[in-house]
Parts: sequence; C-alpha cells; structure tokens
Amino acid sequence: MIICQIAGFLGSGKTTLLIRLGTALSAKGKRVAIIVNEVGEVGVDGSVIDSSGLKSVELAEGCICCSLSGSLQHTLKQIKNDYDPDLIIIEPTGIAFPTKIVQLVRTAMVGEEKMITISLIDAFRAVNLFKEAELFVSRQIAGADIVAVNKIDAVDEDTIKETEKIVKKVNREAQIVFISAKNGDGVDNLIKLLEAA
Ligand SMILES: Nc1nc2c(ncn2[C@@H]2O[C@H](COP(=O)(O)OP(=O)(O)OP(=O)(O)O)[C@@H](O)[C@H]2O)c(=O)[nH]1
Ligand SMILES: [Mg+2]
Repeated sequence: MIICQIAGFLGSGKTTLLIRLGTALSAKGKRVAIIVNEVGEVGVDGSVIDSSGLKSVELAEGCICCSLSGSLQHTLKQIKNDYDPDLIIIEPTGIAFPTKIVQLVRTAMVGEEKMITISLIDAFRAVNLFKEAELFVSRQIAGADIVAVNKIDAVDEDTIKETEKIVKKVNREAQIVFISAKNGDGVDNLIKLLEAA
C-alpha cells in the first residue's frame, strides 16, 4: 500500500490533482481511497470527490497535522482494515506541515506504509508567494519527494523556469514534474513516478 500526501498552498490545485490521479489509477484497476482535510468549513471537496466514484473520508473542523492528528491516524487504520486500498491519497490543508504528516503516518502504519509526499507549486503564483510566504512554501518544497509545478497551462516559459529555480534552490533531491492538473498535461509523468515508487 502506498500513502501519498498532496501538499501545496491554498488553491494550488490539490483537489483537482487528486481527483485526476485517483480516477486515472482506479481506471487502471487500483483501489484508491482519499482523505481530505477541510478546516472549519462545509466540505465542498468531499462531495466533488464522491461524484468521481472514489472512496473518500473527510476530516473537518481542525488540521490533521495538529488538532486532528489522532483522527488522521485512526482513519488510516480504519481504511486499511475496511477497504485495504493500493493507494491512499491525503489532501492536507494548505498550511499543514508535510513532514509532520509523514511522521504521523509512519507511527500509525508501522511496517505497512510506503509514504510519498508530492508538493504542488502553483506556477501562476509561485514567484510572488515565495516572497510573501517564503517559510510555508519552502517548508512544503523541502519536505517533498516529488515537486509538481502546476498550472503550466496558465503561465509562460519564463515563469516556469523561474519557478523551477525556486524549487531547486530549496530542494535539490526532489524529482520535479511540470503539470496542468486542469487539462491533464504532464500528469502521466507523475503517475509513472508514483507507480515506480
Ligand atoms: N489554469 C489552471 N487552473 C487550475 C489548475 N489546477 C487547478 N486549477 C484551479 O485552481 C483553483 C483551485 O483548485 P483546487 O483544486 O480547489 O485547489 P486546492 O489546492 O485543493 O485548494 P484548497 O483546498 O482550497 O487549498 C480552481 O479554480 C482550479 O480550477 C491548472 O492546472 N491550471
Ligand atoms: Mg482542496
């Protein structure tokens, strides 16, 4: 079983990507479950995901890397016992700490898990966001196994190169893919990396 978190700042395209990954992998015969964390709001995302035919659990009213950490661990065990999927995709909130979630998953799923962190970077906003919220963005890039630069459909080549520079400055180890979660460009490359993991 692979457990994959899609980290990424608010609005970077996490839900759009997880629906695309989830539906593509279920079409290939994989059993996919999804855990979505909504902080304090009515769960719009969960209903969108259910309509895509994926098994989903929504954790609301708190953050899974802090106040809901116990719920996250409990939910992971329950999904494993009840559904035993090939892949669990977790969408944390945009301000969660990826490394904290990795630790929580490891403690809950000792011996079971292969944990992968994808950090989604919104190419449309990366350059500005890195100036305004450097700490958060750096932390998300630093904690990634794979960095997916998203929204390449909406920006020019120079912006993509600039975004790549920011990513490489913070994390030289991570694999980088360039995608549009919206129209599907590059998502196959990301799926290959997940399948090879
Ligand atoms: N142009 C473009 N827009 C995208 C792409 N991916 C997502 N979006 C748009 O970006 C907005 C946010 O997408 P979501 O998938 O909801 O992002 P999120 O990271 O889940 O957002 P939160 O859960 O609120 O943090 C939506 O309007 C999407 O349609 C992309 O590849 N290209
Ligand atoms: Mg979302």
